[in-house]
Amino acid sequence: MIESPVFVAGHGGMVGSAVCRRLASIPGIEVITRTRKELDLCEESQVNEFFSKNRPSTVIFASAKVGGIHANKTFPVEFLSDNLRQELATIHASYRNGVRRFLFLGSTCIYPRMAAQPIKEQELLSSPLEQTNEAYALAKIAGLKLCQYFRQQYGVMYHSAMPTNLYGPGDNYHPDHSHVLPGLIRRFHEAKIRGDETVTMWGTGTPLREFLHVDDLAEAILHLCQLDNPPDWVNVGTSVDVSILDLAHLVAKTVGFTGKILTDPTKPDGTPRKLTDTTLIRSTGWAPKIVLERGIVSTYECFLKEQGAGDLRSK
Ligand code: GFB
Repeated sequence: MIESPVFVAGHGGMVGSAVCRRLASIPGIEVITRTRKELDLCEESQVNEFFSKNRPSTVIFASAKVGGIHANKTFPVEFLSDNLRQELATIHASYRNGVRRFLFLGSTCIYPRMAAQPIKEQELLSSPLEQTNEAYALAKIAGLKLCQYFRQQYGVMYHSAMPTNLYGPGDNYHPDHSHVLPGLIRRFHEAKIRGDETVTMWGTGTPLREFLHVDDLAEAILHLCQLDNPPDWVNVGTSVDVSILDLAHLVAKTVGFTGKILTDPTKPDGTPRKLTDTTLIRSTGWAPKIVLERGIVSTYECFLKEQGAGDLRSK
C-alpha cells in the first residue's frame, strides 16, 4: 500500500493529473498538491518550508519543465537550470523531512542517441546524448543519480521511472513547444476545420517513436511505489514504435483530415529511434493496457472537450 500523505509535485501537468486521478480511486489516501503560485519548486526556501510543515511520507515527482524537440532546442538554459533547481530542492528537502519513498520521473531521452535498440536501463551514460534534448536529459540523469545516491548512502527508498514519449488528457498543445502527438492532433484538427488541402509536419517522418498513454504510466507509478525493492531506475513503455509519418496518418484518420500530408526536412528529426526495452518492469508485474490507436481516439475526444471548455493547455 502506498504510504500517505502523498505529495504529487506537478499535479497540474499531464502526468501529475493522471497520478491524482489514479490516487483518487484509492480510499483513505491523503494527497497533497500545490500550484506553482503556491509553491515554486525552484525556490529552496519555499520548498523547505512546505516540507517541514506538511511532512509527506511519499513524493511522486512529476514536475518538470518539459517540451518537444523545438522547445528543447530553443531553451537549453531553462531546460537544464529549472529542472536541476526543482530536483535539488525537492529531493534534499524530502530527505531532511523524513520522506520515506520518493519516485522521480525522467524520460527515455536520458539514453544515448545511438543506444542499442530496444534500449535497456544499463545503456545509461554509455555514449553521447541526442543533441536536441541534451539539456533536459542531463537534468533528468542528475535527478536519477541523486536519488540513487541517497538510497545508497542513507538507505532511503528514492528511485526513478523513465517513461517513453507520453500522451493523453491534459497534454500541452502549444503549436511550437508541444510534443509530436499533441502537435499533430492540433495541426490536423485546425486544417480540417479550415478545409486545408495539405498539412506539413516537421522533419522527414522517418524517425521511430514509442507512445505510452499517461493513464498506463500512472498505473506503473502506483505499482512501483508499492514494490519493496524497486530497481534504482526502470523504463516504462510499450516496446512498440511507429514512424512519425505513420503516426501522422493515424492522427489524420482519427481527426478526419482527408488532405495530403507533406514533410519538412528543414525541421530537425531528433534521435532516429528510442524504443524501450521493458523486460525489467514487466518482470515486476506491470504491463501497459492502452493500445495507441484507441489511445489517440480518446485523446482527440479529450482535446475537443478541453478546447470546448476553454481549458486547452497551450504554453
Ligand atoms: O515529441 P517530439 O517533439 O520530441 O518528437 P522527441 C519529435 C519528432 O516528431 C521529430 C517530428 O522527428 C519531429 O520532426 N514532428 C513532426 C513533430 N511534426 C511535429 C510537430 O508538430 N511537433 C513536434 N514536437 N514534433 C522529446 C524530448 O524528444 O521526447 C523531450 O525533446 C522528452 O525532452 C520527450 O524527452 C519524451 O521525441 O524527439
